[in-house]
Parts: sequence; structure tokens; C-alpha cells
Amino acid sequence: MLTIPCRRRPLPLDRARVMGVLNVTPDSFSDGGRFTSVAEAVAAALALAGEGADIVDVGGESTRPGARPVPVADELARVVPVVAGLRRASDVLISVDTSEPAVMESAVAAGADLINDVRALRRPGALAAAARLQVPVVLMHMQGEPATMQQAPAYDDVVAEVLAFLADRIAACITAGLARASLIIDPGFGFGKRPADNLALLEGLHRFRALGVPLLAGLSRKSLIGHLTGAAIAERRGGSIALALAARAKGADILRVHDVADTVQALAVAAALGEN
Ligand code: 8Y7
Repeated sequence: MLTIPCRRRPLPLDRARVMGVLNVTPDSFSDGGRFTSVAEAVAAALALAGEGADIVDVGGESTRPGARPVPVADELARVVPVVAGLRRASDVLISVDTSEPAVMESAVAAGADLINDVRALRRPGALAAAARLQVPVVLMHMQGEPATMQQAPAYDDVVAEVLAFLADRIAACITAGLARASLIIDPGFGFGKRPADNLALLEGLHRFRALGVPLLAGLSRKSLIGHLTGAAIAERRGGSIALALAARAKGADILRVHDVADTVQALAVAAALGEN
């Protein structure tokens, strides 16, 4: 059994773990613009923890398709007060969803336990910052950048290419001084992928186990569900739960979700049925 070595408290992966999404962006993909104050954002994070989230993922850069880059000062101003406020109010594990070294440093100083980087530490300075901080890191695959990633994604063999990318990023992290045991991988559903690519990644998700590190999957409310069912973003809860269970059955250790209580319940029932 793998364990994520967070300093605050190791997180054993003896059962499915849930990362709850807390967007603190004015324009986010599925729940943007909800919080007008730090206190409201902290209250929402506490609610996620109360619903059973093992990790709360605090993000201040929208990475929805077409989103524009956010100035570092804005990202810092959005994220750091919420991390600090949540840390004062709770000992829930906190991940900071960022690609920016300065945000990694300030968020960890404010009490964040993990880094969740959709660019897998490819931004200049990010590898060095993560190595200095020595916290667990989620390395996600993305083809392109959010502003353009859905314009013409293309793969010959999506599973093989994403696997090779993540193996390469694991190697780069170890060279930079990160411990292999502190790395978590994620194929990046929806990040420069067509519907068929997302389905192929889900079908082949068990192959990512071969890299020997924990596996995270984020499918909650994503456009794949819209593609399969026609459901609008606010109506994708059932599809999100179905995809979380499917990803778990294929070996995902951590599910990144918006609807924490329902997902925790579905995962508990599936576990009791011996399905994962
Ligand atoms: C993911 C993510 C988003 C994901 C990881 C959304 C920040 C888009 N998706 N991080 N972030 N994996 N690791 O729909 O799939 O929530 S943002």
C-alpha cells in the first residue's frame, strides 16, 4: 500500500481518497465567482472537509479551456489568504493548485501540504521550488496551454504518450531532488484531449499503476459528461459519480471532485461491494 508522506500527517492509500475542489477564481469553469470574501471561501472549504474530503485543493488560476493566464500577484492574493485562513480553522490536508513557484512557496508557508500542478512543474523555477519545499506534488499531463488546448488536441496513442510524459516528469523530479515517494501522477482528463482520448485514458487507467506512484483522477463535471449525455455543467453530478467509481475501479487512489459528500458515499458503497 502506498502512503503520501505529508508532513502534517501521512495519507495512507488503503481506501479511495477524495480531493475536494475549492476554486477561488472570479471566472472558474464550474463554480466560478461564488466567493466574495476569504471568510466565505474558508467556510466552503470547511464544508468540503466536513463532507469527508481528505484534501482540499485551493486554486486561483482558472484552467478551463480558453482561460487566460493570471498575473502572479492576483493568484497570490486569491490563494494565500484562503490557505492561511483554512489552516487556522482546520487541520485538513490542503493542496495548492498552481504552476507558479512564488505561489507554491507562499502557499506552503501559509500551511499548504501538497502542490497540485497541472503543468507538472514545467514552468521555470517550479521544479527547484518544489524540491526546496519537499512537499508531495501532483504531476498532471496537459497537451498545450489552457488558452488553446482544446483547439486541436491530437495523439497517435494517447495512453502511451501520456504515460511517457509522466515517466519523464517523474525522472526530472527525482533528478531535481524530489523523493519518488512524494510524487502523484494524473493523466489530466480534459486538458488537451478529445472525448475519445478521455475515454481511452479511462479505459487504460490501470496501465498508469505501472509507474509505481499514487494515481489521481479528475473527471468531475468535465465536458466528457456533456459529450456523453448533453448535460450542462451544473447538471453533471450523476455522470461525475459514475466516472469517479469507474476511475477507482481502474486503480485511481485519489478522486478530485466538486460533489464531495455524494462521491464519498458512492465510493464507500462500492468498497463494501468489493468493487474496489
Ligand atoms: C484537474 C486539476 C483541474 C485534474 C488535477 C476542473 C486544477 C478543471 N482539473 N488538477 N485541476 N487534475 N490534478 O474541471 O483533472 O476542475 S481544473
